[in-house]
Amino acid sequence: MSDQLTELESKLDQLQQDALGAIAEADSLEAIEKLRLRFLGKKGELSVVLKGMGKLEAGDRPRIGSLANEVKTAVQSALDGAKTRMERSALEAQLASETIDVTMPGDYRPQGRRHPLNSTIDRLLDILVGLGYTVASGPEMETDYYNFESLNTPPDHPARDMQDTFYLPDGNLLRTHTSSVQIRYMENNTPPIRVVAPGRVYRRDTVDATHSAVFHQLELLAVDENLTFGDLKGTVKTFLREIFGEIPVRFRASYFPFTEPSAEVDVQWQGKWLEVMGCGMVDPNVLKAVGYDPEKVTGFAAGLGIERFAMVLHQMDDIRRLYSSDLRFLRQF
Ligand code: 2NM
Repeated sequence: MSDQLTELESKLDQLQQDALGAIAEADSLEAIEKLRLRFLGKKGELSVVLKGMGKLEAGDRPRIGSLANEVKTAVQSALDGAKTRMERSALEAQLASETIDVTMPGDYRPQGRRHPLNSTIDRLLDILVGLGYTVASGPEMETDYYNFESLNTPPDHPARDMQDTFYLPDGNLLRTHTSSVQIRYMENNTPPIRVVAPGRVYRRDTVDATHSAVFHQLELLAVDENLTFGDLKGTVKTFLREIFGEIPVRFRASYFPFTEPSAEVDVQWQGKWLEVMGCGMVDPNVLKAVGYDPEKVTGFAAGLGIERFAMVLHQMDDIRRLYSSDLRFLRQF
């Protein structure tokens, strides 16, 4: 055995030992790749050792060749094993960190709910939409024309009193009812009409348990050929039955500038007669104001205070609770 042969064999042994030792201590995929280049790369240690093969006698070469192959295979499989180990532990770490414990209690989130005024509006609208009515809205700041003049309420009418209406410096006003929305709707549509206007209205009332300067109204309006007071009564009774169930309803003669005849509607609720809405046949002057021919079409309208409905339905005794944002109150709904 030549000296060169023995030297090469021990170099290869040493290389394998060094490689396996280094691979065992590698702690990242990058470190493993570095080791692969260091030992097995084109200019790696194995190549360097094999360069010494040229000095060997021809008969010794196969022996070194096969030993070199064994070393190469051993180092390569150590590298592969380390790589697999590394990838598996990275995956395990990822799985551990991303695991969701579905039995953990959830975060507490404060739960909001609909305000009783809004749920009342929705309930009333649902019924009327079911009867074929379209929901409309309009401005809260109005002109004298849309709030009064078009509604058969001339300048000397008591409803125009400064005591009742919030007038703005420019001569406009805050609407005192949503009838102004109905006028605007009629101006832009032709009969047959079925429309309901819910919304905020303003009156210069002294605030107490049953009055607020800002409150909400809902008004419905139908205009068509041959509509009668009978149609009005049928609609109002159907509407009230949907809300209160089978209870006595009565119509009392009343007065509004924009309807003739006019009536107040009472329901017998928990033993007492309660006034719940006003209504009437639309005055021909109102129909004329929007360009309709009162000889061809008639109309009926009704209006109600939404707060009042909410109070009756929820047995509330003070309207101001609806505006106070007191959670002890609001949480009850
Ligand atoms: C009410 C009572 C009676 C009413 C009238 C009109 C319009 F625009 F058609 F003339 N809209 N709403 C009306 C009628 C409102 O509220 C108590």
